[in-house]
Formats: sequence, C-alpha cells, structure tokens
Amino acid sequence: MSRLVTVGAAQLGPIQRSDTRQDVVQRLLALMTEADHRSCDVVVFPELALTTFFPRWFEPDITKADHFYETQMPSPITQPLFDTARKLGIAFCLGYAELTQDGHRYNTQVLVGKDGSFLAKYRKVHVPGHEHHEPDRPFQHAERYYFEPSQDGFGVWKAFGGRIGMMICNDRRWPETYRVMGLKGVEMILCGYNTPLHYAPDPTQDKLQSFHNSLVMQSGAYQNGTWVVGVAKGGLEEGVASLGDSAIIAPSGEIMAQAQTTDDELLTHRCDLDWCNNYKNTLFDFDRYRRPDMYTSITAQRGAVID
Ligand code: CDV
Repeated sequence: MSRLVTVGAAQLGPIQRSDTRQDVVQRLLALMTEADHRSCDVVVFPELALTTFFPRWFEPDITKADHFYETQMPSPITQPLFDTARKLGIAFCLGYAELTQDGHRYNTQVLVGKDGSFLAKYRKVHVPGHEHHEPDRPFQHAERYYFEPSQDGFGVWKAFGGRIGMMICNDRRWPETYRVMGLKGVEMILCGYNTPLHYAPDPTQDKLQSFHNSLVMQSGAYQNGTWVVGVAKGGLEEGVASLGDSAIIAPSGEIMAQAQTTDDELLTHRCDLDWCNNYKNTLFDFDRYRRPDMYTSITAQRGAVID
C-alpha cells in the first residue's frame, strides 16, 4: 500500500519593503486556494515568507527592525491562513521572523495541520552571513545580527502518515542537517529559502547558485532516502536578484517538479512516502552499513592526517 502525500511548493516572487503583511497574506491565500484545486495535502511557503528579506539592511538599533518580526503566531493578520487551512483541509508550512516574549530572535518555520492546529516549530540552526555592518558589500546578509542560532536541533514529526522534518535555507547546504533527520527516519523535509544570486565573500560562486542548490538538495534526498521540498522566495527584491528553482525532489535524488519562473508559482507532486524505503532498506540501510564507530573522535585519531 502506498502512502501518498500531495505536496505544493508555493514559491513566492519578491516581497518589497512597501508591501504590507495583509498584501502578502492575500498572495499566500491565493496559492492555498490553487493548491486546493490541485488536491494538495500540504503547502510549503518560503523562508521569511511574510516580509522582504530584511537582513539585507543593517539597522544599528535592532528594535527599529522589530516590525519585521512576528510576536505571535497566529496573529490577527496571519489568522486567515489558519482559518483557510481548516476550511480547505490543507496543511501549510510557513517561514517567518520570530521575536519571543523574552526577546529572542529566530528564523522560524511552523507546520500547521489540516485542521488549522499547530503541529511543529523549527528554528534555523545554521545561520549564515555576518554579525556586523560590512559597508563594502553591495547589500548586507546580516542574518547573524538579526537571528540567534537555534539550540533545539532538528526534529522529525509524525504527520500525513509519515515522518516530516524541516530545515531553513542555509541548513540545506550541510550534510549533517539531512543525516540527523535521516537517523530519525525522516521521509519528507520541508525547506524554505532566500538565496541572492550574488555571494559577496566569493563572487565566483554566483554562476553556480542554481547548481549548488540542486546539488545539495538532490544529494541530501538520495543519501537519506527522503523527499525534499525546497521553496524559494525568488526574483528581484529591493534590487537584489534571488534564485527561484523551487523543486520537489524524490528519495532517488530526481527532481520531480521544478519552478519555471521567479514569481509566485505553485508546483505540485503526489509523493509516495513508501518510495523512501527503496533507499532506506537497500543502499542506505543505516543499521546494516553505516560505521558510526569509524566516525568518532577516538577512531579518527587512528586514521592518517596529512599535513
Ligand atoms: N537565507 C539564507 O540562509 N541564505 C544563504 C546565504 C548564504 C545566501 C543560503 O545558503 O542560501
């Protein structure tokens, strides 16, 4: 028997600074409605899906950036997303900036169930970029100023008849992200991202953005026998061009659906979670073939070090 989950990767085009939360929520609701017409069980929105990617500006008084953060989820403005989930019977995954009651700032993603109830929260572990203003850059990537790295780690939750994990943007470049969830039996990883095409610390990587994006998500899927759903906020946002290329990737590592634009665009695929077992029970049978004893520091000391 197959365990089928129809997933919608709801890519967003740019969100400008002048766009209101209400405007953005309307765009998200339109994508949820389209997802309903295409029989989706769950819709995945990008990282920081409610606002422009504000870490591109450095605001010395961080409290002046507070308006980019959510202090409650749902709030009166985001409540229609939860109501629509319940009305249509569609789960959703949403990335946003979180400001907690005790003043912590996280880059966060929530998973909300088909009944509009809260299922899971994930806070970004690998926070990229820089802590201080770097005036020589054409634009900032001050995520390490605006967000603290999560101490909660990577969870895997039971939902849609399977095991669902979450990661956010830069997390997708790290093999540990997938492997930690892989060791917990993850079958579908939901990931939102904002990836500018220009990478100031090493512009030779600029032309490789699309390649690297596919490379990491396809290999992470294959090496852990899991579906990966990568969803971009792409296009020209406040003068910064960002990658689209949202994709739904199978446990084989194959791309089953990919965005054709850098605008609001819904891609869907009917994902068979049982396909994961083809890989988890053969080439990537962790219990049978992994060698954790060879990965520890004690055994690593026995290996050769070339210096
Ligand atoms: N939002 C991100 O985490 N962006 C990063 C940076 C390095 C561009 C990324 O890995 O895509």
